[in-house]
Parts: sequence; structure tokens; C-alpha cells
Amino acid sequence: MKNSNDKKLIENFFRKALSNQDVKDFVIEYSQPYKELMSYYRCAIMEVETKFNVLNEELSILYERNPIETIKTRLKSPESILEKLERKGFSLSVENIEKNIYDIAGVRVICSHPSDIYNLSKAFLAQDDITLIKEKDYIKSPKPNGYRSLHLIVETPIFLHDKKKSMKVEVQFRTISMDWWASLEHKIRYKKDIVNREIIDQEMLACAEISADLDTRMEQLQKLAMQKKK
Ligand code: 0O2
Repeated sequence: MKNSNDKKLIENFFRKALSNQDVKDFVIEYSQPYKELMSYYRCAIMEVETKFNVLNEELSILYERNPIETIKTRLKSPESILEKLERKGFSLSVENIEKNIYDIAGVRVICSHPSDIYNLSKAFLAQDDITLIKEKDYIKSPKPNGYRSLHLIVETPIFLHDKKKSMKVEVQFRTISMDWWASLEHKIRYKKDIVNREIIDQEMLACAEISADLDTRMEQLQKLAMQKKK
């Protein structure tokens, strides 16, 4: 943690540097490729989100209900990109970001039931412009803390005015209860130096198991409700 004197020195250094035109030009020139890359990721998010909206529309007729509750999207923050590059031992460059970080573009698909997750992911991966790069099934094999979700890293094309470009997108599939647990877990454990860690970890795991059990029971109720009258 820097003290206020250090912060003032750093601030003054940057202010002075940025008042120089050569430095300004340098910053503008080097930030342009980053801006372009982030814009391509935003386009990839739009492509993937549309694919799920289309699937939801079609399957809502077939299933007589919407398999998708909500779709959330996010572009990884610059701080988070920097932290991940450092953690993985890569220096800061636009090339390294594109080549080595797979979750800059994130699409989270919140489904009603676990089976919806597998049906949707299968239909999505069957599309001929989607290439699967990596799959982590934390539903079949939950993380030790109880986290459940199906993660896919895929490549999708984006169509620009003069070229087609392949972009990586991370798609996370969760049920409502998986998402509810993960959101609260993220908030509760946000502070790294929390007290009572052991009891919190135990309770968190217990809640994840109750939540998985509720998913199974709700899915059974859905099946019962769909049975046709004799
Ligand atoms: P944010 O804010 O969502 O970006 P890898 O990319 O394979 O080298 P990584 O990134 O650990 O390794 O991949 P993994 O395990 O697939 O997890 C990535 C994302 O899944 C996280 O993103 C979270 O969104 C979510 N996630 C994974 N484990 C947990 C967990 O235990 N609890 C919660 N709440 N979420 C989890 P980021 O980058 O951490 O954050």
C-alpha cells in the first residue's frame, strides 16, 4: 500500500509526462490496438448472446417454457486483465492478451434446470461456426468449495467491414440456484482476510449441496408437471 506522499509523486510524474506531446502521441498510438481488440470482444459477445436468444426462442415453443432465465454479459476489466497476465507470467501487450487470456468476453447463461444447461450447450456447440477450445464441467465435478457451473471456451467469428475475425468467448452455464450461490459466495468471500474462514467454508459447501439438491427436486417437479393426462 502506497502512502499519500508516494501517490502524489506518482501522480505528478504522470501529469508531467502526459503534458509532453510525444508522450501523448505514444499513449494514443499504443492504446488504439487495445481499444480495437476490446471492441472485437464486444462484437463477439453480441454474436454469442444472439445465438442464445435464438435458441431460447425456438426451444420455448418445443418445451412450452423458456429454458433460459437470463443472459448476463461482461467484458473483463483492465485491472482484471492485468492481474491475470501477471499471474500467468505474461508481459502486458495486446498480443499477449488475445493469445493467452480466454475470458475477456464473458457470457453467462442462467437456465431453469440442469438438463437445460446440457441441451443448450449441445445445441450451441453443434453450430458450424462455433469451435470448442476448452470445457470445464464443474457440475459433474464441483470445485472443492461447492462451486457448480459449466464453462466453455469457444471461438466464434465476427464479421467486420473488411474481414472476418475469430474471437474467444467464455460461456458459463448455471441454473438459477447455481448462480445465486456463486454470486453470494463471491460477495461473502470477497475480502481475502476474512475471519471464521473454516466455518464459512463448511457452511458454504453445505449450502451448495442443498442448492444442488433443490435443482434435482425442481427438475423432477418440472417432469411431473409435463406428464400428459391419460
Ligand atoms: P470474473 O469477474 O468473472 O472475470 P483459467 O482461465 O483456466 O486459467 P480460471 O480463470 O480460474 O483459470 O478459470 P475457471 O476455473 O474456469 O474460473 C473462471 C471464472 O469462473 C471466474 O472468473 C468466476 O467467474 C467463476 N468461478 C470459478 N470458480 C469460482 C468460485 O469458486 N466461486 C465463484 N463465485 N465463481 C467462480 P474470474 O476471473 O475469477 O472473475
